[in-house]
Amino acid sequence: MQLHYFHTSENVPPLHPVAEGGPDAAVVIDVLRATTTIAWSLQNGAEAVEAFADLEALNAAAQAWPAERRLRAGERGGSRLEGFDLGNSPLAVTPELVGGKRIFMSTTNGTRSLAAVRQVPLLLTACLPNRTAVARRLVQLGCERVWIVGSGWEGAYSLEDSLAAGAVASAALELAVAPHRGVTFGNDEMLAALALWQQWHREPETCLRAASHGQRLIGLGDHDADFACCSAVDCLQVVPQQFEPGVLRAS
Ligand code: 3SL
Repeated sequence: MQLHYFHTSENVPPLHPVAEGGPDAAVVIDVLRATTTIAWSLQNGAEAVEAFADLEALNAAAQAWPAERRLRAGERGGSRLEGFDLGNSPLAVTPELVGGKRIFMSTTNGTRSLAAVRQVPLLLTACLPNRTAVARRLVQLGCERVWIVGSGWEGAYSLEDSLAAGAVASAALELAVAPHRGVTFGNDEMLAALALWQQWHREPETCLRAASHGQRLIGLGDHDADFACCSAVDCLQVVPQQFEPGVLRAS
């Protein structure tokens, strides 16, 4: 399995079909906080999370869904969008609130990264809580070319997504021990992310807090519980997987 890492959706190269050397799997990461919230939503019983880069498209799709089975989650700049049921905190998606519901979600960066690789045959999302579960799935399915895509912040690099990309790669390295199942690294970004994980793996929350988006969230108010949740490595087994364009379900 060869792993590439791209820091943001803007860095993702043009997609080619698998037969022409394109990726057979993609893993989208937005540690703070979209993919952590997606994982917890599905863990807590949401029917699906449908991701939108665009708010107009989100509102139209939500409108067409039964009112009692939908929630709209919208975040821009770290804050909940006015009139939306949810912002983007993994703590808010409790079983009582999200059980059986479809969450129509749009966030500043994470949902843009999902849109960039939605054509890849297998699309998963990862965060620190499910990084080993995601790596195990990639290994079990025998994926050959995996693109890991961070979300960054408005086109710029983000430390915490790179940390988690390294965390997924590290887990894949440990799991892919069977003959002919080795892991190789396709670009320098992937190697650098692995080095970052090796540096911070004993204190991921410190890394998240030091990161510029961590600092942005701290500036917006008390996010201590969000930091603890987003840095809780390997506490989830759920693997969010795209089953139709933009629609992620637990797997
Ligand atoms: O950028 C995003 O998609 C969000 O995850 C940002 S925030 O953590 O909700 O502020």
